[in-house]
Amino acid sequence: MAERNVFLDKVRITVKSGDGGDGMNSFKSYKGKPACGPDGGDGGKGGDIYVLADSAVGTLLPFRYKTKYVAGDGERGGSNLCSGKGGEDVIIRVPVGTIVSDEATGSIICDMFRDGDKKLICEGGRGGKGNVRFTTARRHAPNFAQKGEKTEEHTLVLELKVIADVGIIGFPNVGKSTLLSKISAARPKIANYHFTTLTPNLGVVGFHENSFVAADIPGLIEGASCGAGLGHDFLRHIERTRMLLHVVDVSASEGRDPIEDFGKINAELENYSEKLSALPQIIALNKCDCPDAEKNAEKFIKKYGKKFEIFKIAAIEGEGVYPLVAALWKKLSSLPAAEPVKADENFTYKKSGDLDYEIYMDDGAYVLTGSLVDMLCRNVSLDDPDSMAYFQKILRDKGVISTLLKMGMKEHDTVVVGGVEFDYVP
Ligand SMILES: Nc1nc2c(ncn2[C@@H]2O[C@H](COP(=O)(O)OP(=O)(O)OP(=O)(O)O)[C@@H](O)[C@H]2O)c(=O)[nH]1
Ligand SMILES: [Mg+2]
Repeated sequence: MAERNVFLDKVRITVKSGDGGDGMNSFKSYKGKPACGPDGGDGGKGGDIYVLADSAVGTLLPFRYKTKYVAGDGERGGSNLCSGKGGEDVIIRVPVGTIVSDEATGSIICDMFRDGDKKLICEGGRGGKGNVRFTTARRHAPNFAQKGEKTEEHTLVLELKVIADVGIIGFPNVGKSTLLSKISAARPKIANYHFTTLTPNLGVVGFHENSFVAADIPGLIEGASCGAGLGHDFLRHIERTRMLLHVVDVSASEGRDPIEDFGKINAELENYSEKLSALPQIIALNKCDCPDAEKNAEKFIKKYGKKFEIFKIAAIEGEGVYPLVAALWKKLSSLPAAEPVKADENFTYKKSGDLDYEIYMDDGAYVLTGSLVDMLCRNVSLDDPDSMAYFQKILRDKGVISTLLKMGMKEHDTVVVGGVEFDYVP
């Protein structure tokens, strides 16, 4: 079973949106008249990372080869009020039915449920403001600019859970793929041995002016839910179907009993998940062109005919297939539409712009840490009075000073910010 992993249904990729470009700290200068006024432009915004559901992308295979996605950084602002160029966005195209989650927390970010669904995963960093933006009535020549916002790398898990209306299940070699090829334009591999199908095949089944999607999956065998055969990994591909089409080889061509086959597969579904085993089933008794098929079919219908809708077919000839498709469509019409998997509400990646801080006591001093402090350390120049005024204003505005006072800070107590000690003077 070396080919088992050919169908990639789960991959990890790393993504990083672009850093914001730094704001420019510059002054106009004319011949003989240097530093006439601030003219530093803003830095450009970093590029965003998006995920887009694209029906032209059939598998997650491309992510085996490319696992890192980095959006462009914003450019630095220029003098003469020139803004930096924004970084380029990255759009990651994934198959429809891909569920995107955050590896670190396991949170579901989005379900790329419909073709064209697009989701902003990480926003690019904000561009820093140029020094001209810090001009006030009292401060005519700010000698500092804001740094661009930095972003972090995150790991995403992409999991493909095919979306189809009907899941075709049954033992290996019973004719599931043959049937799909007769009712749709899909051309799955068909052969007279077990596990011909190793990866799910999707087919669009037309019925008059309507259509639905059927998924043919590898054959199930007894014990699959405990890992026998191809295991049950691929059962996840029919978790998102609305009903099942259960194909039984009624010719008993491999010496198995069709009634037992049916029971065994249903037991596997039950072992796998309640949800799967609760899906409505329609039964197709296949290979009715073979000797003994009629006798076995009658026995089967006698046992299950009251509980299930059963159709006798010879998929290879396309015989009996039309009424089966009609019944599938009728049943589907009575079932609720499929729903996307619920994403964790309000999940967003924090950027350094979402500033927070923590305060702890160390040897009588109040030590400040966190992204707010990192930002201040990047932006503030200690020997520039304007810059220091900005520093104090931010600490006040963000409620840091009031928190420190609540903690008991008094005049001349020491506050450590980014390794630098300050004396508190009210
Ligand atoms: N006589 C007869 N043979 C059929 C019929 N349908 C399918 N077969 C044959 O059964 C064999 C298996 O068919 P597949 O469609 O590959 O079966 P499958 O269930 O998809 O098999 P796996 O993918 O291995 O699980 C092939 O040799 C088909 O030609 C039928 O109605 N009558
Ligand atoms: Mg097959």
